[in-house]
Amino acid sequence: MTEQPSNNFDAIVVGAGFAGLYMTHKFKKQGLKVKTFEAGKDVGGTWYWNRYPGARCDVESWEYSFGFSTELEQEWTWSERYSAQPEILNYLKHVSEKFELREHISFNTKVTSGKFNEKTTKWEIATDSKNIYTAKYFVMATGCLSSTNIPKFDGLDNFTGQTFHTGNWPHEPVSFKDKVVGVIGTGSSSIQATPIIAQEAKHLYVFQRTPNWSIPANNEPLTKAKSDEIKSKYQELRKFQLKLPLAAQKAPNRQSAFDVNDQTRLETYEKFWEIGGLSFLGAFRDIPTNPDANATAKEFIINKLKKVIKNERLLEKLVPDHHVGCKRPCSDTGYYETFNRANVELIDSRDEQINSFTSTGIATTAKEYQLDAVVFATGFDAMTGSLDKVNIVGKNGLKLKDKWEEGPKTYLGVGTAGFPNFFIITGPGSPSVLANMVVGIEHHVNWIGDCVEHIERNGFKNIEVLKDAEEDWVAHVNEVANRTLYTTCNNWYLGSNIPGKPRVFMPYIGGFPKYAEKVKAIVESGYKGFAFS
Ligand code: N01
Repeated sequence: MTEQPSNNFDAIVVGAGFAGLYMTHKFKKQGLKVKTFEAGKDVGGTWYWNRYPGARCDVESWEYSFGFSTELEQEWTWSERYSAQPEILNYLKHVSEKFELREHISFNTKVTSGKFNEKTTKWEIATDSKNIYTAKYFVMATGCLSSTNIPKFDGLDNFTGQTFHTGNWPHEPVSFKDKVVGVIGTGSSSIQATPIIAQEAKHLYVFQRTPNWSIPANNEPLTKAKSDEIKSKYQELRKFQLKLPLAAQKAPNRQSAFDVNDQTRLETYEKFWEIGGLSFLGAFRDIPTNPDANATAKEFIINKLKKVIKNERLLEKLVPDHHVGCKRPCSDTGYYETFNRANVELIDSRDEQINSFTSTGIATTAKEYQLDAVVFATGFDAMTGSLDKVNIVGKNGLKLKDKWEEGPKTYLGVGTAGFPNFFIITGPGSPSVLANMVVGIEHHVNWIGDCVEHIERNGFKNIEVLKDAEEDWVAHVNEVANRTLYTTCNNWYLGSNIPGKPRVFMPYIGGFPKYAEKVKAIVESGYKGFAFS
């Protein structure tokens, strides 16, 4: 490995999705010499990799966009209420060009390790192109849902058909015409892909381990009038957005489900159902915390489902046991309707489980299914997976992976003790996946930018998280999560989709505004919980 003088940077960023692009822009504007590495051959992150049929955002397009540039806001026009993957990818390409970020990015390059050198107080960062780079600041912008999970099914290597993972979809067109296809998984990715694949495939088997709750997105084209209206009050809308727990969606109702009579409850649910998508969870404030309130939401959804699924046995299979919201709910367009098609069959693990792959298909405990193609919609090693892939070593040779053996430990989700000048954008312990990701990203990038400015202005070498502050924060994150129903099922927030992963609730569930307030107070108190040297 070689280190060239030209390989010295002020800051190195890993990833060129929403987070990496904005971080690169921020550092560049601050006059720092910045280098960004991206494993893909273009920008986009999540929206570069997840190009499966039907891939679409479940946060409204204007909300899921950068607010840092009014010029960008005004020149970009979204075509639908919820943008599809190609449009978001084009937006990010546009951002990278508008702000001249590409010249700072090395594509097709994976960062393999980052080691803190205590003598030089710099990070030494190695890539798979066998170069070593050094930087004062090391930022992971690798995303929360980037490390794909293909379960270790017996016999998978022997399968001779095509295989795909929704999170690593080919860039070339994929045709399922005249093919018998199996989709494994029924989370958000499957719920979006299944209706589209069903339209093309000869036959589709959906292998369901656990059903999930899904609310129709009610997607629609964004008319010029609506778009103009949004553009005319973007800043106002964004200010309001920051006051919402999810930093997106419609304002939640602050009433309990039991503050109102049966009729009003029903009407309220109906109103939130009509809004569509994840806003539904805001119908009553105690849906995420009170099992009885949650049961009223379940009952409402089941009644809606009954209107679509007439076959009682099928309906039973599609209704989840877990509380609404415990697994991240899905937002769909025609998912349940798909099961009324003659070419679609639901294979429910409560009847038969996947045993193994054969050379020509999948063998369950009941029978063998002959398949031409299998789509793994089996999710991600969330929040820590992509950090684990890089050998990150802090002070005293401490490996991040070892430090986090029993679960991730951070302060505010942005830094971790023992790793000076190391930042994670929307890391575990921050609202991240439990709020609008773009708002979370902008908040973290601005925070990191300000923090770096503070370091430089004061002539400091390093910032480091204090252990006590980290322990208190981790305890707080867990304590807040334990007040909710989100810890009562198996979900990827808890890492329980990955065999052997410690069961720890990773994101901060206290809501974006509370989190932002706490972060602000910490900075105003002189970065309480951090030490500068
Ligand atoms: O992944 P998931 P995803 N055998 O983990 C099943 C975001 N996202 O890619 O529930 C059989 O939710 C697993 O079963 P179970 C969003 O935050 C957003 O769909 O673990 N099945 C589950 O059904 C989302 O939550 C958007 O029992 C197995 C499925 O695979 C997150 O990404 C769109 C299995 C995985 O579901 C992840 O969604 C897409 C096994 N061994 C994604 N292992 C939008 O913005 C796993 N499964 C709309």
